[in-house]
Amino acid sequence: MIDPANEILKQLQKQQKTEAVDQNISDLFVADPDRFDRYSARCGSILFDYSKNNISDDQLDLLLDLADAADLNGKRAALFNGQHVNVTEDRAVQHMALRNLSDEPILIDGRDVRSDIEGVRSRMSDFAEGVRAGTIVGQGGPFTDVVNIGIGGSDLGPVMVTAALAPYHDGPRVHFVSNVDGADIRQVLARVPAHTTLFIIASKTFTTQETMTNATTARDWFVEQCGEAAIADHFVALSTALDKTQAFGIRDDRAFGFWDWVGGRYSVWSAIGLSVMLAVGSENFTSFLSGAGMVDGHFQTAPVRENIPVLMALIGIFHRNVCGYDTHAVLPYDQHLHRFAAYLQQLDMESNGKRIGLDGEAVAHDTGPIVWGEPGTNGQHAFYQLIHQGTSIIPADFLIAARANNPVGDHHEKLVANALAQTEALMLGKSLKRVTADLQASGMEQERMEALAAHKVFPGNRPTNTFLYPMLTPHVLGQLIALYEHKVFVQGAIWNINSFDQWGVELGKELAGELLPMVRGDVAVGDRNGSTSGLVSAFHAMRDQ
Ligand code: G6Q
Repeated sequence: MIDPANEILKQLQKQQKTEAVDQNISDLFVADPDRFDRYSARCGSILFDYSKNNISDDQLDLLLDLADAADLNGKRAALFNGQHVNVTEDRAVQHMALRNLSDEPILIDGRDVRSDIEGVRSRMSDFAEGVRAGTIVGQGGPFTDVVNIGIGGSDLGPVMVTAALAPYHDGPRVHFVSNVDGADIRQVLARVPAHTTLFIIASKTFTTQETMTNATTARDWFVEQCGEAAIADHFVALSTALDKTQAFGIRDDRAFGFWDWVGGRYSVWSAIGLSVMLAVGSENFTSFLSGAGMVDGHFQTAPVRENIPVLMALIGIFHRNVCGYDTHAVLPYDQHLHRFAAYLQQLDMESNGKRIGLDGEAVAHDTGPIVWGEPGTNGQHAFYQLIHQGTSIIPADFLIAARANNPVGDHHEKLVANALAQTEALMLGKSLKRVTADLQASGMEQERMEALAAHKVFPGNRPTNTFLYPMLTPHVLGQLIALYEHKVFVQGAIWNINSFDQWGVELGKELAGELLPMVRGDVAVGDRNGSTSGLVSAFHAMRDQ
């Protein structure tokens, strides 16, 4: 953290241990009947309620000062102006350009890239609509199935978005293969007919071990059934490395490019979103882009007290750096968002899981929290016990749609009532006095009551945010993702780290490359560490039994 920001953080930490030590969320509501209005913000149709956090006006003011002191405005301008904010890879970060649907020029490294972006998008749309209409066909006629082969950013975005937009699917069935574990590709290939299946090889670099292994397996399986010549009609590539896609046998008009200024985990807006477009159509895909584009505008222009990504980020920083909370839960009460937490894990943890600051020194404060979550109400019957009564405090985001995409009876009202009940219970808790009164009213004998009462107490005062949106449409989904993207950016800016590289994934890849010949048994393990050598030998013994 740069110096003036560090001073403000220290002030917040000190205040937390002194003036704010007995503060609690319920009292903040008692003191301010307008708290809900003053602690909620809107972006388009999305309402963000952050009133159920243990944050007072003074604390919020200091958090806003913290953002100023960290030069958030300057860093945001640098991001949107296309400066090379990804300093360790010397790249601009411009996924926002992909959802900028205005007519204005988009300058990156001195070039207007608008026509490049629109060119690829229009080729994607022609292709997707041709497949969907059955005018672009495979050996066996119109495509019935699409298999997207990719991993990390080339998988999680398309997987999450296609799941979220399931009610909008009217194209071919879409399947995803990511893991190098052969079980993944095997089970997908067992369900698709080769003659009417389109394979998408999604890889920015076109060198990723898992993706290239799965792609080769898919190609061999396909060639066995349909012959080499049919590859041209059944394989598509999404990549920045168009020379490599040719070498794989993919024809140029079936390769959809993107650029090094689109980071993997920010790439669902690019050609990497082709599987989404095939499933829901190009019109819905455009609406998804425009939702995100709207948030880009909001993030750049809304005043800080109304700026949702800024508020999300500052609340997160308060929890992480002032309260010392380690994790952050994302709990969508929207079944179609069942992969949302997994998606955000990559977005947040790969972006802000860093310990070296932009000055090259180890940071003196915590950075990104552990992000996790599952849809409600399922989580309520599993891990919510710990959120309510455990020793760790877990700030959580709740996401609720006002209307279901496919309403059934009163399911949706029950879903919403559960979400509201949880955030209320987390805030209010249940005191010993109330527990005792309830037990007394139930006629329980004194001795049993005394033994049980403490177990039934809920401490409360546990923070939550709630997002309420009309319905999970492509536009709303685009908004939600972009809100979290910019939250991550703001936190990285304040922590003074590079949110756009991911060196932490490299060492494992390097060692896997070294270990592969040893695992195969082609090369002796030699004097590696005792555990790895022991495991390799035990693996050989078990495998060869
Ligand atoms: C994301 C990361 C990473 C990447 C995968 C796949 O930001 O860079 O998750 O997306 O490693 O890389 P390829 O698309 O190059 O196969």
